Parts: sequence; structure tokens; C-alpha cells
Amino acid sequence: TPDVLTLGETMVLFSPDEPGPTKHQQTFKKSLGGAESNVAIALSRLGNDVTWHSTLGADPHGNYINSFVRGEGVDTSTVEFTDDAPTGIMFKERRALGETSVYYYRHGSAASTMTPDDLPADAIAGADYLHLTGITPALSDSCREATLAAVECAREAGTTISFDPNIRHKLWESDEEMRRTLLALVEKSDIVLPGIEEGRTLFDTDAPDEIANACRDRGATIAVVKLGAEGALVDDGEATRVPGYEVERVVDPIGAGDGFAAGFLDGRLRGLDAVEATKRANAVGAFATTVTGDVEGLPTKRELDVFLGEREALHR
Ligand code: KDG
Repeated sequence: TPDVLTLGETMVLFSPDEPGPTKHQQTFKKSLGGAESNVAIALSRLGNDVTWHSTLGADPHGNYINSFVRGEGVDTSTVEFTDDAPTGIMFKERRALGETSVYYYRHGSAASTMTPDDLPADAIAGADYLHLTGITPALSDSCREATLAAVECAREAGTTISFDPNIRHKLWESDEEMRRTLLALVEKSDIVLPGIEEGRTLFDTDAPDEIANACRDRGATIAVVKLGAEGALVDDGEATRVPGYEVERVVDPIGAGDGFAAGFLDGRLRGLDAVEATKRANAVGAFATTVTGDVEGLPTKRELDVFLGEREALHR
């Protein structure tokens, strides 16, 4: 049984070679993106046993994603392939000024057809952690039901649930439905990992300690509020600010939150307390910002140990 099981949609991701508006781009680098597979790959590189579950299209893109994720050492044996819907794709748009945007082509995608019946219930029950994000319940009604069913399965089995709200406004039909669904998931989770913006959307506050309190009031044991370059505030009954690491050149912040979640879970699996696990989370998140793709920059255990000063570097 895996240390961590995660499930969600992964898409082929096209990132332009140069910053600028998508309309005028000619050449793109192909890779893959999906919050949960990003977490799975990060955890696997750090030496953990991880299962990623999804439905992919029975098409070249689905094949590519499955090979890549499996090639990273992640167990994809429960992944299903369908002929009835295509693998989703997305484009990133980086501007020299301003934030990265994304354009999704995933409506009606293979992953959006997932239902509670597709869940690998035994693997969820046997895992130490079930990691979910707020993206999956936004994909379709059946995906929302599958997410809730996964939560119930984990709770019954005593699998610890970690939840990253990962708000993607482009995927939700209404803000009200989004809030209702995500708050219901916060209530059923043990570890909640919101960002400041997500705190504002869900709890009407952007004070990190208030966001953490709001998560804990709703039942989470540990809340870890991500503060970007400033690090994070972790609260497991006692709130502690854990400073971030300086990154000389942030290329693309997308994927940092997934690295953060993986670093935190990796720390917990290694028996670290919440503060030490948050240090690891900050470090893995920092690595993720150094590349345009979502996963290429994620560290191996050896690289992370060197970065954290726990091992001597051997560069040549
Ligand atoms: O966290 C990064 C993800 O946002 C990206 O990989 C794509 O899963 C994705 C999404 O739905 O935005």
C-alpha cells in the first residue's frame, strides 16, 4: 500500500518558449500539468511510495502522461483509459509584466468522466495519506461525487486526508457553489493547505493566523497557510511562521503549491513535526518556481538534502 494516494486530472501542458501573448506564440514546449500528479511526482522523487489515480483518454496524450508519471516512479496501475473522451490540454501564458495565465481545453475531458465507481477504494483505505485538491470537484458533477466518496472511504479507513483548495475560478460555474464545495472538503480534512487568496475567498480574511484558525475551527488538525516568498504559517494548535527560501530568479510560480504540499507530506512521512515539515514544504516549493513547467524543477531527495544543508554537495 502507498504512503500517499492522490487523484485528479492531468493535462498535456504547452508552455511558450518566450514570454508574450498566446495569440502571437509560434512554438511551445510540451510537458504535463496536473496539481495532483505534480504532488505525486514530487513525493516520488523524494523517495516515497505514491499512487496517482485518474482517467485518461485512450489517445497519444493520455499515453504520454501515463508513461511520464510512471517513469517518475509513481504507481499508475489504477489509471483508466477511455475511448469516449479526450485527454485534457492546457496552455500557459507568461507575460514579462504581470502574472502567468492558463487556458484550459478540458471541458468534457476523460478525467471529467470519473465517478465514485472508478475509485481504487482498497488503495485509498491502505494509504497513509489521501491528498486531494479543490480542482477535482470542479471538473464535473461526477468528479465532485468521486472526490466526496474518496473522502468518505479515507475517513472510514483512518487514512489521513490532506487538502489543497487550489481555487481555479475558470473551472467553477458559480462562486457560491465553489465555496460550499470547498468548505465541505475543509471540514472533512485533517491537513489543509490554503494560500492567502484562498483564505480571502473562503473565509473573508487575509490574515494568515485567522485563515489557519478558520480551518482548524472547521475540523482540520493542521493548517498550513502559504505566504509565497515569505514562507508559510503553520498551526497545529500552536501557530508558527516559517520563513521561505530566496529564489534568485522565479521563472514561473505555477506548481509551487504542489511542491509545497509534497514537501510537507514528505516531512510528515519522515516523522518530522509540523514546523520542520513546513521548512521542507517551503524548500520544495522554491525548487518548483525555477522552471516554466510544473515538475521539471522538483528536487530529488539528495538535492533537497544538499539545499537544506543536511548533506555535502558533490558537484564534480
Ligand atoms: O498547481 C498547478 C496546476 O494548476 C497545473 O498543473 C494545472 O492542475 C492544473 C489546473 O487544473 O490548473
